[in-house]
Amino acid sequence: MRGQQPLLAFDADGVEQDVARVAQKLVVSHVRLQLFPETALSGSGRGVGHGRRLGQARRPHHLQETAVPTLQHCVAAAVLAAGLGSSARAAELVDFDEFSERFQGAASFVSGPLTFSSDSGYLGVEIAAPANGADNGTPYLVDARGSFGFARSDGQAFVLDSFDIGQSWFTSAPTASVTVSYDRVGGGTTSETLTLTHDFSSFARGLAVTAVHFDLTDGSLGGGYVALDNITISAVPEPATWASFALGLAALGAARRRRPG
Ligand SMILES: [Ca+2]
Repeated sequence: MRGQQPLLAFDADGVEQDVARVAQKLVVSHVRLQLFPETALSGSGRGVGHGRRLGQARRPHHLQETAVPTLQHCVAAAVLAAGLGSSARAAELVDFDEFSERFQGAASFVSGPLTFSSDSGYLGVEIAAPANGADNGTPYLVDARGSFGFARSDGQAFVLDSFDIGQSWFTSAPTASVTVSYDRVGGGTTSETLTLTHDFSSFARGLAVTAVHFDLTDGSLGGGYVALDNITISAVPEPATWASFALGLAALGAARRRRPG
C-alpha cells in the first residue's frame, strides 16, 4: 500500500472488532466520498491509486497522503470481518466414530463438544449395523426408551446445523415417529415430529439452541432403537459480526444509489 494508511483496517481477530469504530469509519468514508465523488465513484479506475491521482490537486494537505477508498472497499472490509468471524466458528461434527466398542445402558456420555443424556438408561453407541437397521457403516448413537438429548458440555448455546436420524435394529414397523424439541436461544421451545425409516435421513435445521431433546414415547418404535449420527453444530454468530456485516450492506446500498446511470 506504499505507506498509505488504510481508512478501514481490520485486525486478524476482526470478529471482535468494535462496531462503533467500524461505524465511525464508514461515516468518515461517506464524508470523503462527498468531497471527492469523482475520485471515489468514477466509472473506471476505482482503485486506490487512481483515486489519489485524480483528486490530488484539490485536496487539503492532510488528505493527500491518504487514499480514499470507495464504499465498495468498505463493503469488502466489512464482509472480510464477517468472513474472519466465520472462519473462527467452523462447524463441528459429532459422529461417534471415536468409539471402537459398542455399549449400552448409559445414563450419559460425552462425544466431542456435546454431552448426551438419557432418562431411560438405554443410551449407547452401536458399532455394527444389525439387519433391518439404519446403516451408514459407522458408529452411531442409539436409544430406545423414554427420552434423550444433548447440549454442549461447556453450557454454551450453539447452532444445530444438521443431523442424521433413523430406526436402528429391533424395530419391525416400516416407519416410526419421534418428537424433537429445540430449546431456543432467547427462550421458548420449538417441537416437531419426525418420521423415521430404516435408513438414515438427514435433517438440516440451522437453529440457535441451548439443548435438543428426542422423545421416544410415541409407541411407534415398538421397543426399537433410534439411531442418531453426524450431528453438525456451529457457534451462534456474534452480534458484532452481524452488525458490521449489516453496515457493509448499508454502505453498498448507498454506493449504488449514488452511482450515476
Ligand atoms: Ca458415525
